[in-house]
Amino acid sequence: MARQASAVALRKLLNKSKPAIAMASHNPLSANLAAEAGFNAIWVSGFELSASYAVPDASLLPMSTHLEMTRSIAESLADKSFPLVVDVDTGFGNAINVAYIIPRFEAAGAAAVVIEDKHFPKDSSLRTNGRQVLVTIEEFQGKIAAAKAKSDSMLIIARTEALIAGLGQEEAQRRALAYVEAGADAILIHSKQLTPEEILSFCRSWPDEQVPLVLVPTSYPQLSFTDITALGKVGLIICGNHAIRASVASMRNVFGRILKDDGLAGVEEDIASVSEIFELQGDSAMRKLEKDYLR
Ligand code: SPV
Ligand code: MG
Repeated sequence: MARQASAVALRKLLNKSKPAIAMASHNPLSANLAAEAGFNAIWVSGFELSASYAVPDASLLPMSTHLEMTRSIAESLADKSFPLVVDVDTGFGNAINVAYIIPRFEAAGAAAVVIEDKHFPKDSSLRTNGRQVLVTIEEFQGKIAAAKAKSDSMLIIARTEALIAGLGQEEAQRRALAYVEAGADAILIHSKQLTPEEILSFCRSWPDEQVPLVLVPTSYPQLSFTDITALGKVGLIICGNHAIRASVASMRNVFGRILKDDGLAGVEEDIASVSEIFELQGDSAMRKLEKDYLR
């Protein structure tokens, strides 16, 4: 029931007049901090998960690692209807692999999965001169149909990498419309151009009556959430990798200062207190258990 509730909540949030904003996460702690900050959903990011294992985002981690992280994040959130939008990359193979994973990710707590039209194994979309090879439209339609057939409630978001692969606007729109025809609930259109013109052009030519678009404005951060909302086509904005990038910047800074300062005192003001960490670990719940049951 809780899982269905999160899919219902996400459907309501995909509002083209007021897009939902999802923050990336790579573990339960970062997901809880994103929920606490006021984001509407969690992006269970393959890029962040790979980075947290210090490996490239190139289909190296097994499906079970993605699944277990999804389950851990879902279990850790107090609000069981808080939506998780889960990045399942290419679906870990063909339409048969997709049919296998969908019920598992739904059971783990996903409100939506995003499946991309690249070949397995994939390469990161953001990588300079990355290997961006797409499957045929027909093959990807089969993967979307297989996903839809395996879940009544979870949203299936189809992601086209046509712009990332340099195939142009016409091919991107052709693919996106074909994926809607196959049953996609929304279309994630990705661009790695450093200015927003490419994505704006796609959004402007996307038919008004069509399913909502999903954007990941990592490469063109100058496009504000207000600018995106004004397009009237986007239902979800994903902050793709800001949890891991914030963590790396902060750890590098603090680690470097500790050695340079010859001790811990200098960073004390700039890091979370131990009591804050206790709180994030659910210490108050454990205190209640201690009081009620420990004899
Ligand atoms: C991710 O966060 O894993 C994504 C977004 O898929 S991107 O890295 O920009 O491809
Ligand atoms: Mg990804």
